[in-house]
Amino acid sequence: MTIPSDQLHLDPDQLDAYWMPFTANRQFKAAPRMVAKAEGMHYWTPEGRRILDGFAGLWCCNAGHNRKPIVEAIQKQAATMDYAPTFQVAQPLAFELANRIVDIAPEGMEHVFFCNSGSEAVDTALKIALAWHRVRGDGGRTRLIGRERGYHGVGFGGISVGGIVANRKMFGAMLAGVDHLPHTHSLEHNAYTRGEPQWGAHLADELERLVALHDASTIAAVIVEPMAGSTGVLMPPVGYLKRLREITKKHGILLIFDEVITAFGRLGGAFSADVYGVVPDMITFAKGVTSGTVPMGGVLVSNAVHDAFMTGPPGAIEIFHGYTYSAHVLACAAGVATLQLYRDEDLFARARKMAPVLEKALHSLKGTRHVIDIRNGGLVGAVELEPRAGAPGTRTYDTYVGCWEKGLLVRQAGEIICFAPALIVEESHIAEMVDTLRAVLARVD
Ligand code: PXG
Repeated sequence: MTIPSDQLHLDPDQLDAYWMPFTANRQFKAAPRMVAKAEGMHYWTPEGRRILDGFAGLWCCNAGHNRKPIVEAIQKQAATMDYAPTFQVAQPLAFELANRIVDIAPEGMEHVFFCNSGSEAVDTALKIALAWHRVRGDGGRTRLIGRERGYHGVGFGGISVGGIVANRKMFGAMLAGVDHLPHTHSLEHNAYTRGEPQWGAHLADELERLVALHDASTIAAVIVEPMAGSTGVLMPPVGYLKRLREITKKHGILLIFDEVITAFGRLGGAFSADVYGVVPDMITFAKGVTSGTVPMGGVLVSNAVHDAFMTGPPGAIEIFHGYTYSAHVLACAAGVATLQLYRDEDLFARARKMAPVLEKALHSLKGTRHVIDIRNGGLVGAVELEPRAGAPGTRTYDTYVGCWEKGLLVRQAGEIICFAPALIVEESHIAEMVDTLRAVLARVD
């Protein structure tokens, strides 16, 4: 069935062909929520209703929507060169973007491997970790350690180290030799924490237990999100990441930070090393690198990891890995323009400036009916609701839909409503987000 490109309204029978990801397709198609235009902090529905974007799309449009310098860079690049291969041929923008990322990266992390999404970035990082041990003659290190409630995308590597039951249980045995750290969420100890919770650093010591169980000589890498985003904004307990770094270093295990959400300003710095002062061996990124405009992901790699691959004969391919669209030229153009815009508008500093405004506004919801926890950090916030007895997720879903109907896009993660506005957010937008949620909660059963 063809849909004319100028026809924004779709009939119900035109909704069937597209199988939507991570969506209740039949529920959605019975009452679709569509957007057709975006600018700055807002979306517009096809009918012209304005929606405040409280979630930067899906944690990605950090510079705000349809920013002119990014749009123009993409348009110009599309008209100049649509595609260039990156196996044994290259285009200058890939190098320029890699250099710009390295310029804002933690010291000693000076190499970037590009791919097209966070999921690919995670698989790439896990493969580099396994290969790194092998090229150094330590190929017995094949075990990967993730964390409960971790989200590392949907590739087989990512769901194996990930810790979300629903994302794992349908898909067989996954990668062998994976274990998990405990998650750090605790309503009992940390409810209503502003920023990093005081309780929980000791949970990093569970890594010592896994090392004792499996032996360090079998473990290749540990991967964690510095702040767990998808399972509802779990800020790292004070000292937790530092402890993970100490233990991994002590045992020769690589530490990977999955910064698909946290990089590029979300927590107020380019990477969480700027925020928490802990430098891993690899950082995965995606989303904010192009402010969501063109798919792109990548892995920022430490010199020590990279250099170990550069020791064989110069004519030998160092790693048999990459994608047709690694460093796609449109994504590189978008990435260069995005990083320039972050710098020109000092948007990471702006995130730091607006973070306390978001914190204060969100925590004003304490005591509102159904609310059992509020947590935040940088330009991220979460409000956890008491589940309806016997009907998990439904109260939060109704809240999510209620916000949409009142012109606000948020994100539902189980019983948690998440906020992650673009870094250009104004105080008035934050007030509108919180007032809207408050009004909806007053009405939802
Ligand atoms: N790692 C992390 C930490 C992520 O948050 C991925 C990897 C995978 O990225 P891709 O580009 O393959 O989707 C993510 C993605 C949500 C939500 O609602 C989160 C993501 C994606 C979609 C929705 O929290 N994170």
